[in-house]
Amino acid sequence: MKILVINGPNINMLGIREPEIYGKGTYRDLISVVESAAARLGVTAAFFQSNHEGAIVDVIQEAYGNYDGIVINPAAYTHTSVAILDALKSVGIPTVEVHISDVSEREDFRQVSYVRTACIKTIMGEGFAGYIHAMEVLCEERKEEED
Ligand code: CA2
Repeated sequence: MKILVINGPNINMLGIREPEIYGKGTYRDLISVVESAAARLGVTAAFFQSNHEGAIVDVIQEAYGNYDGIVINPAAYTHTSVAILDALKSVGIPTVEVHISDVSEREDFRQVSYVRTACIKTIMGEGFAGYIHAMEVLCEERKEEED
């Protein structure tokens, strides 16, 4: 099973500021946590991070026919991007939305998620472990599809 892990704007800055919200880990740390979990789960994980909405749309489109699942933290674009929602809908790849922080406990503008309706599940407030949880959900989903 091939999973594409997509991270949106400023996720490359993790660990630099606001450790009380996002923890002390860096984007590199996130990749190594997810890579270890992927090996344990027997899946292949590929990573993409961009600060640009169109680049995220492009990588979602390119995933069509190449990946079995997507884990996405669209970061700030969660709350604004119909383009990312439409891209996810257009490829129809099982997708899990992840947020490191518990967005439900934060500002009003973070309560809207445009991408959510294209996702089989949303995970929030679990820190980096949320990405592992998301891969587990995708593995379960695939097992159910096979049965
Ligand atoms: O909790 C999450 O994972 C978020 O998707 C992270 C986004 C935020 O806009 C979403 O509402 C929730 C922010 C990404 C990282 O932003 C940083 C801010 C300060 C220092 C380092 C990174």
